[in-house]
Amino acid sequence: MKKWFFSTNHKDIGTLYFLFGIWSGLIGSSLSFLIRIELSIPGTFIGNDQIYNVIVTSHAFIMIFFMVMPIMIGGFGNWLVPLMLGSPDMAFPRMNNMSFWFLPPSLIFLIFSSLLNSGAGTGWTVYPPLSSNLSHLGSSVDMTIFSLHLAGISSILGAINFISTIMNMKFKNLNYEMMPLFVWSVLITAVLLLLSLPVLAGAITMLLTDRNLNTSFFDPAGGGDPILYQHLFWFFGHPEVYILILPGFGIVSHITTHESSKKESFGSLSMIYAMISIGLLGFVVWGHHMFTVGMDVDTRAYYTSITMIIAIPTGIKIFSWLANLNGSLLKFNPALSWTLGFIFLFTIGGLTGIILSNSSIDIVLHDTYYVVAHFHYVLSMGAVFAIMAGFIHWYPLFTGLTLNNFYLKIQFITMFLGVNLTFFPQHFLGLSGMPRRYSDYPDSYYSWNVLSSLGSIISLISIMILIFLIWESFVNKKFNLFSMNIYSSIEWIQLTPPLEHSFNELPLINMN
Ligand code: HAS
Ligand code: CU
Repeated sequence: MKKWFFSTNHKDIGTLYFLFGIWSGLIGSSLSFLIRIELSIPGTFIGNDQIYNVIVTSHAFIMIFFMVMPIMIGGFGNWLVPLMLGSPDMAFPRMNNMSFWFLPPSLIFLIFSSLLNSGAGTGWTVYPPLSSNLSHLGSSVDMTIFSLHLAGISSILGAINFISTIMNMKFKNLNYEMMPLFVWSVLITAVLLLLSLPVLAGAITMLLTDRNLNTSFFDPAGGGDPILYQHLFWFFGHPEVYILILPGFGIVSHITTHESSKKESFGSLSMIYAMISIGLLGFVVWGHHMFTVGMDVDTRAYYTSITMIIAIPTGIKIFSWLANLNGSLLKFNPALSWTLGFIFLFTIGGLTGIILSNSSIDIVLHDTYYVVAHFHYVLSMGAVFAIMAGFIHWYPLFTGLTLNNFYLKIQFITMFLGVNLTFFPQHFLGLSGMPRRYSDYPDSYYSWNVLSSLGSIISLISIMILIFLIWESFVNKKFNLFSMNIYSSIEWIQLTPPLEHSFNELPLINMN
């Protein structure tokens, strides 16, 4: 008990984050299956649209704040950053413990918010006036806000910890250009968190006082403006989507390098600049979420062009990963399969993003299933595929055990089919005008919806296979000697390379 509750060890805390993230992932997935059941045929299943909206809202919050972020930054970040820096631990180990333990109460508040009163059916954006006390009486939205405050504090403390660790605790001769790309991705993510979360905290605090203390920041009746909320939310919200994907970029860089014949990272430095550009540009494009609020044409043109520019650094990353693998004798092991799946499907999601960034097209597609398809391609198939790749790649390091390779391949294939069948038809639904966050639809949307729900059942089967495989590895305690050699030492560091060599995947030596 003491080991886990009071732990100051980066690996144990990383493991806690993984367990928490997997657990939340199961809750979030369960909610998503409820959504797909409701939408599998026209007519009503749940029978209450407020409850449907609460499910959609909780699904999004849980997947973003309690699944992807804890696993990517908390799990992979805590485990790998100190190891890759040759540092004994994080800079502030006790604050690290505190960052983690803010999360369980935050999740509990979120879950209670949907159990008490009529729940928060606001969508993850919590826009007023829907989220104001006229439309959402009772304490649910207040509890959701409090949950976000706690999760925000957790992330800000974590971000301070990562930035301090990376800037101060590097191995003596490790300079920034040589720093592994995963560490870079976490550093940039942490800066994004530190700059964007306080803005969300401010916005939801203003919403809280609007609801409870008779202020009117977002209420036109008192001189306020609901659009102000949208600006504040998306000034956080857009950087947030890059927070969700950047550590995944880092993971993919390591695996493509590891799997290539050369074991060299193609264009390390340009990868670093690409990630920095994506991070910086992420702060000036938020208006593409608000094209329908009645912006003037010049502002729309600005947001359209600046958003499209992000395709350049992202393209640099995609083509560098491909160049990394080009010419290599590839072994299609599970980690590489997930990585190639990531590159392919994230690119599709990115391209639909470029389509949405055209303001005139977005006026039509905004709030339709096209947007839902876009963000599930970059999240369910981008972020989640990167998590899966990294989890399988470093599983021997995290546990000392090996997963069953053959069944992992089957699991990859089922998941690949499942998520594509779920989300590809949603492009067609969106293009023909089906709105998001509705619990019912006319018969003409039936066929694509039934396919989409079928896809979600296939994904469910795939998740069950994965859980079985993790259980199986613990029960059978198979030690892979090859992995043991590389990974299972207690302390390992990276050798400082000669400058002309790649900085990403360096020879590892065992300090014991
Ligand atoms: Fe997005 C909405 C635009 C990346 C997540 N996005 C969302 C939402 C989420 C999300 C969660 O402009 C919904 C929020 C909500 O609840 O309302 N997104 C983009 C663009 C990119 C992008 C341009 N999004 C992401 C990532 C996410 C994410 C990453 C999470 C992980 N997104 C939008 C827009 C909306 C939006 C609109 C608002 C829609 C609405 O109406 O609500 C870019 O970062 C993507 C760059 C990647 C690529 C692919 C690789 C690049 C290559 C280079 C060549 C490509 C070129 C482009 C030259 C572009 C291979 C050519 C274009 C062609 C079409 C062929
Ligand atoms: Cu955006």
